[in-house]
Amino acid sequence: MKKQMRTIMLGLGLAAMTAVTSQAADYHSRIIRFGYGLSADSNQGKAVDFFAKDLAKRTGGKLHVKGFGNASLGSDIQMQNALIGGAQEMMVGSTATLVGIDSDFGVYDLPFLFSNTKEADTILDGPFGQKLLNALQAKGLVGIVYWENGFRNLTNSVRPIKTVADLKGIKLRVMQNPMYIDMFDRLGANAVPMSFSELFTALETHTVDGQENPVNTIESSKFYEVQKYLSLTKHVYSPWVMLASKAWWDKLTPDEHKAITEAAVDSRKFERDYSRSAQKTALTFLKKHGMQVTVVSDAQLAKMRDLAKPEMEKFAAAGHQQEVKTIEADLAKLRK
Ligand code: TK8
Repeated sequence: MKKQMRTIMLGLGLAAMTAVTSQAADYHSRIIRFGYGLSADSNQGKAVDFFAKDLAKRTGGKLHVKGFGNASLGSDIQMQNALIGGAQEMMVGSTATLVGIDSDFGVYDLPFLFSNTKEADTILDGPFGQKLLNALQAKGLVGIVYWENGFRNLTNSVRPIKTVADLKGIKLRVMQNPMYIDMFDRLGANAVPMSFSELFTALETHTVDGQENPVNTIESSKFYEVQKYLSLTKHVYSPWVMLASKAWWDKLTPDEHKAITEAAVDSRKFERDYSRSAQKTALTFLKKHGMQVTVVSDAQLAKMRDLAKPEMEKFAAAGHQQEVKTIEADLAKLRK
């Protein structure tokens, strides 16, 4: 009897102790400067806001995310460098602008790689995508989750692009990424690499004729004000990636790592759901605001795909043979 009592008391004591430790998770008061390129009311801005609230809830307000939109902390590339240097804590931006830091990320820029969002989600959230994120640590960045930027479409102010030939001579802003430059040069356009933050003005002043981005961004960045023609090409599925400064991350407690990672996973679902539903209304919105929309025929898309095909071999030959093989095998499995 006595022995039984002691066991019960011991049990209760242990339970109380675990209750105490789980309550007093190790969170410090921190301000997290989180930069992004689009506006606060874009899909990107809404998801940063979601992440901030989710993380605050998890940590009793200790981890306080301050979002800085419109590239107010710098372009994607400038922010990546600020993270590496420890001058900024977090950001979200295109994987395409990461290639100067880790060329493996160029794999996502391969034209017509993913045929739908299910393929993209499976590869990005699976071992392939995770391996790429993990490799960033050696470069001073922590890759946390991927969000959806989306399938990219062409806009310009010169003429409707119905065929590849229509692209000839169009001065097209592309992201600062060699594959995009090469791809659009191959398609006959005149590719001009430029940071996103300079883009609206460049379109407005006709420094460039066009650009390419998902319809959500064409809407939220008001490109319809300065672009007449939209062609639905879906030539690349573009991911965004949520990044943290490794120098900063290493100072956080395990509980903080856990809370940030869990909030990031929640934000990924929110952001993708939001982007996918916003995309449905974006097209109607853009038409209503004067854009002329061209649905590019399958035959013309096939032609673009053929012209862009050498990008795959070129990327593989530049030391990415294994990577290309792996993603192709993963995709083949999904398509079976
Ligand atoms: C926002 C960019 C943007 C991208 C681009 O900073 O540069 O065209 O699609 O979303 O990352």
